[in-house]
Amino acid sequence: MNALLRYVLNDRTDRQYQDFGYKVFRGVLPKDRVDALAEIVRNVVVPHQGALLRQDGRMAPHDFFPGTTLIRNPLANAHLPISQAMEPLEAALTAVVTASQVAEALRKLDGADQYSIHQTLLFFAAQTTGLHIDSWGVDTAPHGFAHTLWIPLQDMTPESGLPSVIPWPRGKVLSEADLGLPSSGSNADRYDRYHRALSGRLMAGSPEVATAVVRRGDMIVWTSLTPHFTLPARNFPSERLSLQVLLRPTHTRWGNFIVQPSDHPTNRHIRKTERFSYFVYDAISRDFGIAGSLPTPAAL
Ligand SMILES: O=C(O)CCC(=O)C(=O)O
Ligand SMILES: [Fe+2]
Repeated sequence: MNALLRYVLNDRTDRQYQDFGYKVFRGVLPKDRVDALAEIVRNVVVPHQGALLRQDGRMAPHDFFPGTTLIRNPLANAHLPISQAMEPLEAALTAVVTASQVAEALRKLDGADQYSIHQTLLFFAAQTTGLHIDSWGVDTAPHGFAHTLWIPLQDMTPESGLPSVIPWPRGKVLSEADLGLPSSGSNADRYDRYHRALSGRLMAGSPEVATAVVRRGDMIVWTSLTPHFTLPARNFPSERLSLQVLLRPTHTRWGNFIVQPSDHPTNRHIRKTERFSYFVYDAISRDFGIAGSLPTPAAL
């Protein structure tokens, strides 16, 4: 029997995470690694000239907020070997996200032994992200067992423009049909339509929202179905060095919000540590010449 199943059967999963869909971990990350990453960001990444992979999937140079050295366009997947110039970043980021303490914290939530990291985003400045769920990026099948980690690389204040969540029972799905929506159109159209409706539905209920003033070493985790958005920063634009990681227990079926395959899709993994692999999407593998191999499925 695998560890995930054992945890579920023994009901040792974290109660708060199950009931509210988020958990704040304090002082779990090795602070020296967080600081080393922040230093690389400031000294290597910010001065870099040239195109890097961005959140929108394109290669682009830094897009500065006018009159500042604050970068508007976050970096995507800098944990992967996609740029020689960014090797120090890849190493520093890997040291943070594959730290054994991260796996230990996650194990408290779902009992899994191994995780596959699907995406990282490196934010330089405060975001203005509207209400959404990360399930559209990656999710498990069935829904709700992928995690998002939000990791501050500097000490935050209530004015930093923190992400906040609407507490949400883990695994609760509000489908397009549940919101009275069709499932037609492009993915982008469906994404927009869904989130407009979700936002309308949730805000009509005057929800309580939760956030946490997090500092270096802390980490917020929410589920792939937990609605969240960015609270406004007092000063805008302002620096807000932080990291977001989308991952799932390795031995789960996966897809996304609208694609829930009944089998593992072909997948590529780069094994990084005992507890962490990097999943490499076909497009990234093709564009950057990164190969990986299939993990051995865990015996049930
Ligand atoms: O960093 C933030 O404020 C939220 C970002 C976010 O939720 C996302 O990019 O999916
Ligand atoms: Fe998100």
